[in-house]
Amino acid sequence: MTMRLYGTKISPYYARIWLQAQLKRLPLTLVEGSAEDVIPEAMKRRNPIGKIPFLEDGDQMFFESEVICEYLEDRFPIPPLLPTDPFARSHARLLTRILDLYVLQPTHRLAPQIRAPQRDEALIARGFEDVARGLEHLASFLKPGPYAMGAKPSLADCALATGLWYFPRILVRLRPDYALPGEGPVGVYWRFICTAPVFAPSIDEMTEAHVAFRRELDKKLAAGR
Ligand SMILES: N[C@@H](CCC(=O)N[C@@H](CS)C(=O)NCC(=O)O)C(=O)O
Repeated sequence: MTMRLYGTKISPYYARIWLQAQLKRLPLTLVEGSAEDVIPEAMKRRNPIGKIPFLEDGDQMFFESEVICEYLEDRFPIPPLLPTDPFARSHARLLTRILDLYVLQPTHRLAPQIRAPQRDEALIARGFEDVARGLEHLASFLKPGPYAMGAKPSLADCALATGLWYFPRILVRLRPDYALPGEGPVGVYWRFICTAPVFAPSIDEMTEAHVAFRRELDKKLAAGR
């Protein structure tokens, strides 16, 4: 039965599943587009949350990126992308949770400021502080490497690679000189991931998709003026 993954590579939530699928060589068909594009009226009943990514596996639908990653891990355990030791498994999940709650969520709260008629500078300053704190939390829990959990890639890397690629692209719209801090464990980790097999070409593909998305968006905005 066909497995279809709906969403876009510029979404860190979609891209983490896409990376997992590549690392595990899963037979996944990608249906690419924004939530608007890939959730037609007919599908809204089956996707009441209305967000991408979602996975269709035969008759079943799966929602929420981490739930989808865990489902795929259960369904296709080989090669494993979670350690076998329970403590190490929980550590891998913690890294993803820290990224989602303390880096990506404050980033999403800042996104509406990009096009706000009048920016709330105090809110923006607080958001940047929150993200910086989230990155410090990540730094505290990253293993010595080179991957997030040590010698081998894991689900944590799928989330971190795509999340660390994504969030500076939002923040730089508010502070043009913003860059992921190069020093410290997160910077070292990011530089490694940009050279790692599977991760490096995927990051290039996400960047290309993002450039195309921005070009289209700028065209639409210019036409609406
Ligand atoms: N917690 C969700 C987040 C998914 C999410 O925020 N998706 C965004 C794209 S990055 C979306 O579908 N936005 C469209 C909308 O909310 O209408 C997950 O992990 O899958």
